Amino acid sequence: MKPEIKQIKVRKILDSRGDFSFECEIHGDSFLGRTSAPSGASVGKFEAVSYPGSVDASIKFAKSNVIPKLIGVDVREQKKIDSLLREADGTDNFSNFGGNAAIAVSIACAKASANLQGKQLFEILGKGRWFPLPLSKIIGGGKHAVNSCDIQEFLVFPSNAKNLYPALQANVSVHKKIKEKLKKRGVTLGRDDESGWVVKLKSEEALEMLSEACREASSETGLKVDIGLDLAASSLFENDKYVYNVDERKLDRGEQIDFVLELIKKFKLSYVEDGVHEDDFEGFAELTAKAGKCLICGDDLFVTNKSRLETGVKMHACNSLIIKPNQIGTLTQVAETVNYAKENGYACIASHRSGETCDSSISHVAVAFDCKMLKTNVVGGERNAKFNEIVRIGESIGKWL
Ligand code: 2PG
Ligand code: MG
Repeated sequence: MKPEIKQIKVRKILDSRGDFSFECEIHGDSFLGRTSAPSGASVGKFEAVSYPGSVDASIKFAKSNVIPKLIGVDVREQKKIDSLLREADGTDNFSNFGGNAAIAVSIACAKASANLQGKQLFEILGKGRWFPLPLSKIIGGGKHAVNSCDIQEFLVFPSNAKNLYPALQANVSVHKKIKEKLKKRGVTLGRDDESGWVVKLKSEEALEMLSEACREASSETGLKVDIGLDLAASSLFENDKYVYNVDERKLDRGEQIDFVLELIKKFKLSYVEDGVHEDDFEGFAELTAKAGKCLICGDDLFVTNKSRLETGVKMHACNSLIIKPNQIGTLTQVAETVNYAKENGYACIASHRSGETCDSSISHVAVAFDCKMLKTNVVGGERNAKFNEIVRIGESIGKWL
């Protein structure tokens, strides 16, 4: 069987927001790999550039600069492929080709390689020792919802789940309970970009409702259902203040840290992502030092970038990080960041983006790299595509269900 790449097709397809996404297909004599890219709304300023202006521009760049370099390359040589992608782009942040386009090509090659070897994607990337816990959005706000809460994501996860179906059931149960509670309040029900409920509540009101729903779901399922937040604090940050319109407060740096710590204590939060803005390593370090066992997670802070994580490790900023492959652009770089995170005791949380296709490569990344959690929802087709794939992986290896 010949391992050389024979043909590469690139096209645009629609994502869950109705925006175009870049899709790539890698063809060989006896193999095929296809992947499309997700895209963010609350994009960190240190992320790779998603597209150089448009998906069309990435397609054009692929045809003239990328595809010619990759034809004839052995599809199993992921490192070589990824370095050719970086070379073709010629910048540090994929501003010519687009990080979203690059990751689609990188992962499509890995899938093609897996296909050639008769394996699943996760098997050629890593071990898959456990399943990632579902970290699911229940209430959405910030940049993911119009006229909703200030905080971008009110999340839950079943922290002591040992099996996949009960874990999913716990999150689904909270999602449904919040629906019932909102119905009783007589509010019009709608869902945000990631299928979290859209409702204009103050942060603490939302957390109170969520705590009650988690208690009910816990007694129903026997699992411990924990609460988490993604404050996406860079999106709240304006002129040196954190601006909460619904909460009607403007907080300076110290007050923001105190507010986050208060919420952690009052609502027993187990997970807080982007509690301060993306330039404030010291603020993340202070939160980490004072937050006890709570996972303090960097998303916009680290952007899946090893050198930013190195700074974080030096400064003791965070104890966990979000892994979003399109933030960095190649699987090789994702692996480097994950390995460095693990060596330094940071927990990895793989994550969807707010704009998604039904592609489920992120599920294989989460499994292969032994991520503690996979952040995606338990409702919404493009979200379900992710955990449904974890179910299939579990079934195929005879575990987790
Ligand atoms: C986040 C993500 C995913 P976006 O901030 O963690 O929930 O949002 O994809 O819009 O950056
Ligand atoms: Mg985030």
